[in-house]
Amino acid sequence: MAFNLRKKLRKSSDALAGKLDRLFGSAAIEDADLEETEEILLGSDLGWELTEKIIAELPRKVRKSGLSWKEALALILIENTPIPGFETAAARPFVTVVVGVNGAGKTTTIARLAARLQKRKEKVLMACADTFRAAAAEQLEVWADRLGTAVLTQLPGSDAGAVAFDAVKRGLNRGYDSVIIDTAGRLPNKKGLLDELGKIHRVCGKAMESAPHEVLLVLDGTVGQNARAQAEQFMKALPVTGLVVTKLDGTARGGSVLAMASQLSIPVKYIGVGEGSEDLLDFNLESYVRALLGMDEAG
Ligand SMILES: Nc1nc2c(ncn2[C@@H]2O[C@H](COP(=O)(O)OP(=O)(O)OP(=O)(O)O)[C@@H](O)[C@H]2O)c(=O)[nH]1
Ligand SMILES: [Mg+2]
Repeated sequence: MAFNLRKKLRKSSDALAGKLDRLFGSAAIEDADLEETEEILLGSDLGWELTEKIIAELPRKVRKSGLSWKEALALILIENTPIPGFETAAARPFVTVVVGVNGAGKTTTIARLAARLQKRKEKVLMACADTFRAAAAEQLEVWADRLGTAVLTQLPGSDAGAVAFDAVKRGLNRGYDSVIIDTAGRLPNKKGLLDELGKIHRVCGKAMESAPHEVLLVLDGTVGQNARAQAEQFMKALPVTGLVVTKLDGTARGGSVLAMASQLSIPVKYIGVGEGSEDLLDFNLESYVRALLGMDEAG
């Protein structure tokens, strides 16, 4: 995810690396004011735990390793963010359920994922299990039209679980490689709506035993770490397997991506860094940290 990730994350990197650069320049880290460092780290939404770790480890790491403070900081961030490897999915169809609050970027993410799979010559079916909002189906249909993928929608008021079931069945019967299910944006404090997500998850498994193979929780990056409680509510409703953090182009809170991954112990799979069709990126921890710190790609 090299290309212009640094440019895309500029707001975050200004807030973090820019301020640290001004604080330290080329001075050794132990001479600097660690309290101010702490404020800068917290300001980029790295969270309390990660910030405390950095403050405790950074001066020692710099002394011991002979690395610059920035290289040492990058190393600490990388070491402290758990990112399990990517499994290549063998299941056909590979069923993905996408959840998240209103406006987090679910539909946009689905459309971009579909576009990528389509490029790899996969046969993609998108399904709208948002039977709540009339415009939701329409939106997905517009995307399907534009991308040339198949889409399954139902009239508002029909059963969201039934849509998910039909989509997985259709995926199986008609030889689709991927089925991606959109769900209604919801406030996680609405119990009924969260129950509906649990049901969508269960009926996928009724239509195809191993499904769903992925449950992506889409988080709005501009909300930063405040999304943690929200994420935990979703995780109670169904087993989330990956995070997608969107809108990182418009925020200085890029540190929250690392904080959330380690707090929730769920890997970040994709990040959204703009409104363009190419702006959904595979998450690569090392590239992300380096871009956040305004550094060039390693190697
Ligand atoms: N700048 C920026 N905007 C984004 C990104 N991802 C999504 N958006 C915008 O966020 C807005 C909401 O995105 P949607 O995909 O409609 O969100 P949703 O979760 O499907 O919303 P509901 O269906 O209403 O729950 C749209 O205007 C998107 O263009 C991103 O990475 N960067
Ligand atoms: Mg939507």
